[in-house]
Amino acid sequence: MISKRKLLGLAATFGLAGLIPSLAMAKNPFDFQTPVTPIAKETLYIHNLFLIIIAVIFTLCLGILFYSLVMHRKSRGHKSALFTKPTTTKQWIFTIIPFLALAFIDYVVLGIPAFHSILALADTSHADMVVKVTASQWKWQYEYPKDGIKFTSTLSTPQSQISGKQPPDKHFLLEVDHPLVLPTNKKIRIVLASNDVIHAFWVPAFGIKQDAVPGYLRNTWVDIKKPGVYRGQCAELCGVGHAFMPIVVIAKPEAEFTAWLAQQKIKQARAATAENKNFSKRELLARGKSVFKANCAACHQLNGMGIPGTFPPLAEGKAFSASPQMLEQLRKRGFYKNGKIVMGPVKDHVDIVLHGIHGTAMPAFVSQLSDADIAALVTYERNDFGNHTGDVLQPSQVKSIRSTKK
Ligand code: HEC
Ligand SMILES: [Cu+2]
Repeated sequence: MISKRKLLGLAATFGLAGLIPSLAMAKNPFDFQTPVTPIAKETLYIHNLFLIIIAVIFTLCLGILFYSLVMHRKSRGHKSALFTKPTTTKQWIFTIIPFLALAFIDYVVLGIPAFHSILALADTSHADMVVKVTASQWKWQYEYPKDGIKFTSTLSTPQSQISGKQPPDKHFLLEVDHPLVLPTNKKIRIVLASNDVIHAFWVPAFGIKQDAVPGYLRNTWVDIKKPGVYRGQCAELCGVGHAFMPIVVIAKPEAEFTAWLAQQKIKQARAATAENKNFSKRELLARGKSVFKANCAACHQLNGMGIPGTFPPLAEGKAFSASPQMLEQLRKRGFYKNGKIVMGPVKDHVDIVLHGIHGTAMPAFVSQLSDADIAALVTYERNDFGNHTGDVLQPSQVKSIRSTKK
């Protein structure tokens, strides 16, 4: 028989062997991102605690199991035990102690911190600030309700990298045109909504991953302790563009954030004045092209030729076939005739962009694009992709169409 001391030594060795991989995980590229919010810190702590405790228990039990298999084998003269339940006091102790120890570990050592972090995660009360995040296929809209600021954030990784013509750069598919900017050391409540399907707002360094569900408002919160650039992604499969809606958050100290906010306000006010002016056709086409790229090209493609059966081309006279329901919707709106796309009247065209096509993937842009954006967009569409309608639309016209009830 092996001595008790030897047995303990063996168990300790196995226990340590289990610890080493979990400790080694602390600094390797597969590890979690450095946590920068209380929630992220807490959940990472719990994760490591769980991992270490579980690894120790696992290796300890496995060690005892292997030890027993080897040392008590038949060839050494051992016989199977015949008892079906503990009988001696010693056996009772060896049964009850592990049971109590496991219950203690589960419900106290692991249970209390886990429960605490789940409650903390859900506690969005006493926020210093509220940001509204609206997801749609396939972009994020960020809104600062108190300051009346709102903008859309879309992927800015160039198409040439996506198609493999150029090598991917460091932040491939993790770069956007307008990042979300937030102050550090403030409790920020994030209210999540979705315009179409379920998306999920996930920023690993913040320790949050919250679904955005159409028809519901969901809450989460962050309190970023360190200025920096943090990247995340939509974490709920939401269609073909799912991989193309990253999240970039820039966390700035409060003073810098306030300055940024003031600047945004000026920018938005200036843009609002600019809305009322008349643009030249050249200006409209240039602006329309960039608005199209950011908002429409994911479905209708950069060249406006769409995807057969799914997304119609925007070119007059192009053939398009799809499900009868889709085609019927298009026909009703005056954009489809005899198997081909036709350019409907300007007013209906603006209407489609403003309100989308109900029951199809064509989204409404009424709350995302300004009058000038839409004027530019529609002018661009009607004079590119092989279209030559010659129509030039001004923001004031879009404004009046926008205000007439549909
Ligand atoms: C999420 C995908 C998606 C996005 C983004 C999208 N569309 Fe569409 N669009 C569609 C679908 C699908 C249809 C066809 C709907 C139907 O069958 O009735 C459509 C139809 C249209 C039509 C009428 C048909 C045609 O071919 O002329 C126009 C015009 C149009 N979209 C313009 C736009 C513009 C402008 C944008 C950007 C502001 C845009 N779409 C963004 C999916 C999209
Ligand atoms: Cu998504």
